[in-house]
Parts: sequence; C-alpha cells; structure tokens
Amino acid sequence: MAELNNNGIIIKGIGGFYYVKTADSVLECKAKGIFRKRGITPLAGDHVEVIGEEGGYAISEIHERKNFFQRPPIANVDEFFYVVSSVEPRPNYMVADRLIMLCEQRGITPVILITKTDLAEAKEFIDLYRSVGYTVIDVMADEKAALEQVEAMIEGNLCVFSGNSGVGKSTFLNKLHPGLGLNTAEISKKLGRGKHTTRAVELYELYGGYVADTPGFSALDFERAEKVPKEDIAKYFIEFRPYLDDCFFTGCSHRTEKGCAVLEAKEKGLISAQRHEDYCYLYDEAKNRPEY
Ligand SMILES: Nc1nc2c(ncn2[C@@H]2O[C@H](COP(=O)(O)OP(=O)(O)O)[C@@H](O)[C@H]2O)c(=O)[nH]1
Ligand SMILES: [Mg+2]
Ligand SMILES: [Zn+2]
Repeated sequence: MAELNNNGIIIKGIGGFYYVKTADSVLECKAKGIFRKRGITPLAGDHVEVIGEEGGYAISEIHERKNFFQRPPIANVDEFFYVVSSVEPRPNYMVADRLIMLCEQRGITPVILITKTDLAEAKEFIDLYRSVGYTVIDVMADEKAALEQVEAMIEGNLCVFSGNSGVGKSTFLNKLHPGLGLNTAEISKKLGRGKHTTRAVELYELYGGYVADTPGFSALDFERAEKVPKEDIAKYFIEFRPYLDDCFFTGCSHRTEKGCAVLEAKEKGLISAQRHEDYCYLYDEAKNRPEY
C-alpha cells in the first residue's frame, strides 16, 4: 500500500493524540519520538507533515513556527483576543498587563474583548486600555457591531480567544457562529459537569480562518511558563516607548531612578500609575527569577 504523505494543521491535541486537518480529512496522529528527544511538543496551530496509514498516522515534521505561546498552548497566532468580563470574574489589571506583554513580545497586538457589561460596567478598564492604544470591544454595548467587527478580523487568520475561566469565551464564540455549539458554564451545569468546560485548545474553521477556544488559565501558569528578560519588559508596555531613550541613565529600570523619562511621564499623567505599578511588579519578578 502506498504510504500517505500529507500536510495539515493541528486543530487539537489531547492525551498524546493530535488531530491534523489536511486538505480532505482530519487524521488522528501520534508524534514521532524524535520530537520528545528534541524537547518539542506539537501545538494546536502547528503546520505539520503526516506519514503512515489508517490507524497508524504520525507527525513526522513540524514546520517552523512564526510564534507560539505555552499558555494557552498554541502556535502561529495572527490575532489574539483577550477576553475580560466586567464581573465574575472582575478585571485584573496585573493579569491583563502580563498577557499584553507576552503578546507584544511576540509582535502581536492583542484586541481586548469586554463581556458582561449588561451586568456591570467596566469603564475604568476600557478607558485605560483605549488610552494606551489598544482596540477594546465592549461586546454588550453593541453586540451586532462587535460580532461584525470580530468576524471581519478572522478571514485568513488564526485567532485565539484567551482569558480567565468564566469570562465568556465559549459564549462569545457561540454567538459568532451558533453552529459551533461549544459548551458553556450554564450548559455544563445542566449536564452536571462542573465549571471547567473547555479542556483543550481546539481550532474551528470559521469565516475563512480559524478560531481557537482555550481553557481558562491562572496567573500562576504564566509565572511558571513564560519568561521575559527584565530589560525587555518596558518596550512591551507600548505607551512607555516614546520615553525610553530619554532617561538620564543608560540601563534605567524605570522604577525609581533620578532623571527617568518614564517616571516623569507618569507624574504628568501621560502614563497610568496602574500600568507603571504592574510594570514594576513584572520587572521585579523577572529580576528575582533564578537564572539557569
Ligand atoms: N450576562 C452575561 N453573561 C455572560 C456573558 N458572557 C458569558 N456569560 C455567562 O458567563 C458564564 C461563563 O461563560 P463561558 O462562555 O462558559 O466562559 P468561558 O469559561 O470563558 O468559556 C456562562 O454562564 C455565560 O452564560 C455576557 O456578556 N453577559
Ligand atoms: Mg469555555
Ligand atoms: Zn527610565
């Protein structure tokens, strides 16, 4: 029998199996042992080569990634939608600033989706990130417009929806495309399955692109998984950038130094105190991280 040699994209990985969408089917694959030896884990979003035949498919090659995240585990992201709810859970600036930093480190400008403003407002949070320069979409302020805006961003792109458990990622994706029928907290309560309904990253083909629903995360996940050198953090706070060359000391950490242009901008109200505080937290965390 002729060996199949096919290429495709990993749409889901679970329990050591990877589901690869090729031109005409979805193949259940294992990964060749060579990846484990090299310390590479295949990720949803990876473009791969598959060899083998029915019942014995294996990923034989992973194409070079343009970017990847460990949390959520996904590769080749084009658009990152960071989903934040106004309540249950409330917005957490520190978590937001960490996630935004990780996107900027990969050259991705995140889009912030706000949910549940029908239950409580999130004006402060929305205003802050709009003033920094990010696109913030308040879903409940105009649901139809929000859905159209997001839909227009999907074509030709791999779009990830990420955010805390319970913020409404699956609910939003269901509104975007009711045919997805993703489980949400409400539905899973009925089924008695508890709260954590999305267990693995999964890609869905939609509007000419892919959308990825992801499981919720905890802040701790990031501290463990994702590391940014302390010297790099300031440039991933995009509103700091215009000031970074104007500090008196080269190698200024922008926390307490005399003649720091970032601190001056903060005093003048050009940089938010909250963002600066979160920057300092992330800087100190990176500084105190054991090197190895
Ligand atoms: N009132 C209101 N409830 C929402 C909204 N978005 C999501 N929910 C509810 O929030 C809960 C968690 O939603 P889910 O989509 O499962 O969150 P996920 O964990 O981020 O996928 C469910 O009970 C949803 O019905 C919203 O904009 N307004
Ligand atoms: Mg979900
Ligand atoms: Zn400085």
